[in-house]
Amino acid sequence: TPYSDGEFHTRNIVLFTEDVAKRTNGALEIKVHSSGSLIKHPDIMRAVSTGQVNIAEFLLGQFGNEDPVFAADNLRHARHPMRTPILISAARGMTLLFSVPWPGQGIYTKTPLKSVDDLKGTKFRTYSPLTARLAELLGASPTVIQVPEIPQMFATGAVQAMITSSATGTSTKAWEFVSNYYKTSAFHPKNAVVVNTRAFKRLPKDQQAAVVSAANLAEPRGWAMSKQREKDGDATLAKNGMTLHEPDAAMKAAFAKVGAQMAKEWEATAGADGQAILKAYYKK
Ligand code: PCA
Repeated sequence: TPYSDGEFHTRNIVLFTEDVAKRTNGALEIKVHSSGSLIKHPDIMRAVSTGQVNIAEFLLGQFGNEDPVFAADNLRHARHPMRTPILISAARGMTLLFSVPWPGQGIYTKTPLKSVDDLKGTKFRTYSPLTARLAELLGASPTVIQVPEIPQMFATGAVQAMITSSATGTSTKAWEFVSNYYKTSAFHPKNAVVVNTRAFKRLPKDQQAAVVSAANLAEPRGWAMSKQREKDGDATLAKNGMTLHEPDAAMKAAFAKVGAQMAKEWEATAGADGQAILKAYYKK
């Protein structure tokens, strides 16, 4: 997994592995290597797809360059049917077990923003191809940085602002390097937990069933944890002296413009799958 032991996604995954162990009377043990310690995030999908590891977690949007449908979560607010990620996973020899969203995504800055224009020219931390595009459209210069490296990159001045949730702001102690958090709630990207399909099929049938049952519990538990984590994360940022801002009307309008541009660009690359996803979204 790419994220730290204390992060709610990892805690949910540890509960999932404990559940699997219990349901199989200890016959199936899953060992969690957190913070990208076994495989770095950009390599995780290939590792599980080729069977280097049997099971893994990654952020769907991380792989937006490999298939635009993986990037859909970096565009949108609502839940979309997981059908297309399931099909894409299957084509890569993986089976999706469960998927859990991050809290809403906001923007962290050192000084308060008079307007979105203040982001122009800033060195801006992003985490996926589409968040990099977002930064570009705001006039900032994006650098993709994984969560474990965030504090170091701020400390050395490699970046001055970032996009992420109050969850990751909390786990990286954002108050040590920025003072303002804009609650744009731009979208809720999702992590997926997938198994290597061949490894999974080699398991005895009762163990396969145990994994699926545990996954079916882990998904709604993760969604509930995500909601709670947003509240706790916001409160933790404030408690540590950060100022939380609701975006004003001008800022909302500026972001809406960038969002519309991103949706248009994405739709053009994502073809029929993308159009179906966007259509379902706009209908909501
Ligand atoms: N944390 C992860 C992904 C989205 C989030 O809230 C990150 O910042 O990389």
